[in-house]
Amino acid sequence: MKNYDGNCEINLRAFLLTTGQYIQLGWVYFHTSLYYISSTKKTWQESRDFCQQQGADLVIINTKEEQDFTRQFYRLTWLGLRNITKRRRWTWVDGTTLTKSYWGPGEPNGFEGKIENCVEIRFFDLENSWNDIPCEEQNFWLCEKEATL
Ligand SMILES: [Ca+2]
Ligand SMILES: [Ca+2]
Repeated sequence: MKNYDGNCEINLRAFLLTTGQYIQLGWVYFHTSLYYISSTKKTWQESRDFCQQQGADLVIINTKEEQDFTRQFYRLTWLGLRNITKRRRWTWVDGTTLTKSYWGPGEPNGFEGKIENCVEIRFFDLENSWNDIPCEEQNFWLCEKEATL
């Protein structure tokens, strides 16, 4: 028989088990998500494929704390943000459109007429750290998996 406390305990155990497995694989826990910072470089799509194979996706920035967290690795890192229309409508990998943004100085700019449809963290020292860049470039990446009880 399960009572309320029993269910809580089962949920907690499942949470710790899942979280523990990811941490053993090198993921880190921050606030309510698990993150994986890559040590190799891939295109935006290849990076996303990697994250999805791990039951996660490229990182979505929901808060200022999360934005600060993503800058601390000092690597050029893909975000889960790209343009999927001709009108440059920036869209997160969960389908939501961009509201609060952290574009770097002069970004997004489609530098030298290039089609820059994906977003990376480039200006680590600035809170406004984002840059648009061609999706075919090779970057490090950051996966995020929500991990709440
Ligand atoms: Ca997030
Ligand atoms: Ca740019």
